[in-house]
Amino acid sequence: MGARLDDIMEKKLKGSGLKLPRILDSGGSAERKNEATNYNEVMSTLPKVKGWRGCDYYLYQGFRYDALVLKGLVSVQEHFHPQSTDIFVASSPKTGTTWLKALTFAILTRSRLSGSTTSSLLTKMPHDCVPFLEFQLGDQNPSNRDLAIPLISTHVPYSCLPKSIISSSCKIIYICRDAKDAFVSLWYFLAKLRRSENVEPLPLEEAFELFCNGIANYGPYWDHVLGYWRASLEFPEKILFLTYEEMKKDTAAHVKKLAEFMGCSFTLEKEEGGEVQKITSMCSFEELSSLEVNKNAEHRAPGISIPIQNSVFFRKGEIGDWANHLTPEMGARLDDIMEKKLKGSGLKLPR
Ligand code: PAP
Repeated sequence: MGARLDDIMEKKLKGSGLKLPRILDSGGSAERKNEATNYNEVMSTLPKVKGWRGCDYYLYQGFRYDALVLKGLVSVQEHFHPQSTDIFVASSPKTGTTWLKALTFAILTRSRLSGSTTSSLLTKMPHDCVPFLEFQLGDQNPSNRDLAIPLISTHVPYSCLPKSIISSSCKIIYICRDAKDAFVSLWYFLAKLRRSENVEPLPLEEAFELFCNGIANYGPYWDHVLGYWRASLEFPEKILFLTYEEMKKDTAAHVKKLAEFMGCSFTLEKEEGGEVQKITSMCSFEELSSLEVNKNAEHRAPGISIPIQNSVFFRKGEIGDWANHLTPEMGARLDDIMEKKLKGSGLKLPR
């Protein structure tokens, strides 16, 4: 339909000397444009606003992205094809990705560990154990995948995932979190990154204003959550919807649930032998954050010129820390926005 209207406009304006810029699918419900592969063309036509880190955020298929993410996204939308056994760990930033990557990785690789082998999680940070779709797998022939471990992580919203994933039978595990805690976690993370680049971070109040207006990388947050929520209702066997808060409350039960969903349940014998508990403990905030690799090593995020301290991915790991940073009014405002946006969806996020 879009192409047809573009065609009509082109014919009507022919010879007038006027050529209107084409806006490539910036609306949420608009038809997907996987053929919109020329990244520079995409960039030059999309509406943009100033984002959190002083960079521009582009509106593409209903969501905001910085240039780096957009480039990766356009590329995976065109090139990426999953293996049928791939499992995607999906999330909006700062909602529990690192933890979920660690848990899924530990669960899937547990059978490989003999008495003398230790988990890679003890020497590599979780982000280095599970590749990132939009940052690392955009090439036609990505070399940075261990095909024996079918885990891939992504922050891409459900409606923007490559069609090859949506139409596949691949499983997706989604995690989300109270919006206030997600915001505070994100602000601290970006403030740290900015300081490491010797740039003053955006004041918290200004960042909050942007977040409440849906302006954040991969935002609006509520649409991100809703996309996966609705998909999980439609395809419950394919999409597992989790919350950080519930997972905190009973991690061991979630470890079992994750294993079952990924098709590698624990036998009663292994469960009684303490395997669930071992994984729960190994991936806990306390254990992971005290490992040398996560305390003192650096992480080279694809596309980012400066190395990132692994420790920035482990801040507090608590529920409700927002109250130490936002006023009650700010908290109530974001709760109100979330409540309105989620209304009628059947989803009520734990606080
Ligand atoms: P990412 O999107 O950059 O990968 P992500 O891992 O989703 O970040 O979120 C980081 C949050 O998870 C941090 O929350 P905080 O800022 O409120 O503290 C981080 O502390 C928390 N986190 C990291 N690892 C764990 C863990 N093992 N258990 C619980 N929370 C964790």
